[in-house]
Amino acid sequence: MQIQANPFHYDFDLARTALVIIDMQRDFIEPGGFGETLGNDVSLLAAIVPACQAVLGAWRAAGGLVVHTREAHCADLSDCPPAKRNRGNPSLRIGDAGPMGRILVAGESGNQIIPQLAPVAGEIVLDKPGKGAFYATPLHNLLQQAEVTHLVFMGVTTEVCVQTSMREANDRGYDGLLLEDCTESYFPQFKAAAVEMMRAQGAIVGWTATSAQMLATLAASQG
Ligand code: C5J
Repeated sequence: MQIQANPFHYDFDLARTALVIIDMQRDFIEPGGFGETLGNDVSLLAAIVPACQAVLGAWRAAGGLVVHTREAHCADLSDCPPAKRNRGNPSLRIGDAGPMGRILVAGESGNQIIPQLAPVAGEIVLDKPGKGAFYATPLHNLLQQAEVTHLVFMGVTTEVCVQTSMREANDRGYDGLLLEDCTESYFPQFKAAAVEMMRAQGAIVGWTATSAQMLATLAASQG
C-alpha cells in the first residue's frame, strides 16, 4: 500500500504495520484528569476522537494489528521517578486522588482508554510509565515477534508522548507515519511545530498524512 504522505510517499505492508494509539485515556481528554491538573483546556483534545474512531474502525476491518498505550504508574508509584511526580505546581500530583480516581495510576477510572476507542480482544494494551511507548515496556519485543516494521501513530499529546514515541521508534528502525488530524496538543502551535519537525529533512523522524488519505488507502486495498 502507498500513501502520498509528507514529505514523500509512504509504502507499507499492512501485515507488517501496527496502528499505535498513544494515551487516548480519560486522564488527558476529560475534565478532572492529569491534563486538567496541569492547567490545560482538555476540550481541545476531544476534537480528534471521530477521526481516530474512523481510522481504528477501518484498520480493524482490514485486519491490522492495533497497539494502545496508557501513561500509567503502578499503585505504589515505584515506577514514577520523584522528579516526575514533584515537578511543577499541578493542582493534583500523580498518585493523588482526583475526581476520576488516583491521577495516572493503572486501573483507576481516569486511566481507562476513552470508550469510543476502547481496545477489543486481540489488541495489545500497554501501560507505560514514561512519555515514550518503548521506555520500560515490552513494545519492541512484541513488535519484533509480530515482524512489524512500520508504525502508524495517532493519539495525544503530539509534542510530548506521541513525538517521544515516534522518535524512539525511529531509533529502533521502524518507519513511522503520523496521522495529523488524529493527534492533538493542548498548544496548537506545539502540534504544528512537532508535525513539521518530524517530517522535515527528508522524513528525519517519519512521515505525516491525513486520516482521509489513510481511509482511502485502506478502502482501495479492500477492493
Ligand atoms: C503528557 C502525554 N502530555 N500522553 N502525556 O504528559 O502526552
